[in-house]
Amino acid sequence: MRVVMTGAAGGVGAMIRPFVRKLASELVLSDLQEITDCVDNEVSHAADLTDQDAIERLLEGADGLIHLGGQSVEADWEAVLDANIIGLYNTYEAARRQGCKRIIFATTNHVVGYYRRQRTIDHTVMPRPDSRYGASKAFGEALGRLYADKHGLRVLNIRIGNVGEKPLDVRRLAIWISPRDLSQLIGIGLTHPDLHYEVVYGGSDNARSWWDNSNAYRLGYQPQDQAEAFAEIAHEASNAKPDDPITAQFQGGTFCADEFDGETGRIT
Ligand code: 15L
Repeated sequence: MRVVMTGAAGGVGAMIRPFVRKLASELVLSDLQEITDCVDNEVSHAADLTDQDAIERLLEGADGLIHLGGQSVEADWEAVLDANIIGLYNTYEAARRQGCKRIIFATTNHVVGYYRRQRTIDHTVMPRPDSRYGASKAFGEALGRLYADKHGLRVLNIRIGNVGEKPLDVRRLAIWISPRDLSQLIGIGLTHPDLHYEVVYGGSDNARSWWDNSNAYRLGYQPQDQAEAFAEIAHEASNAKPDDPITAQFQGGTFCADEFDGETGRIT
């Protein structure tokens, strides 16, 4: 299986490479610049998502795509537009033309960031983006649905919480995912025989989760890691830097407070 990973030079790419290269016969690592530390079956192929021809060449002969590329936090509209709207359209269109049948789309918890922390949400809730970035990922999820239904691509959207070796604070105790658990979800996207179009949450086995991730479990996900093991250090971090009153109400955290106008009471 020839698998392409965009955004491979980023932090998440670096953390999951050791797991993901075992899922492929060749793992093509792509980012704006060449990756210089390829090992085993990894190869580098630099490409800019806004360059349609470059993405087309990148996906030649690919069986699967792990799309981590693009804007991964809030930014001004031009940056979000180029990377997550135009870049993503280029990517889906290149996948269709090149016959790359499986797409694993790294979407985000910020698609549903304005749900309150008291709510448990599943994969069927309406989008509630907390940022231009979150709204662009909601567009990405919808574009995937179009390419799945109209063109038969198999699409797994992973609404990632926060990837890392450990949860960074109390909010992340609810949404943390370890690199190996994220890689397991990616493996499901690359191999599940009945995959058409799915949305799952990218979280580990977290006791404080805000998500009903039964759709991931239905597809065979068995997370290995638990945020609760790091509860003490997460609490220490949050005690040192408490959430402001708006951040504290919503699942998306600081993304919800940034640029916020008015009263939070309208968000029920
Ligand atoms: C994300 O989508 C970001 O990519 C990541 O950097 C974190 O900010 C994460 O969300 C989060 O919500 O903690």
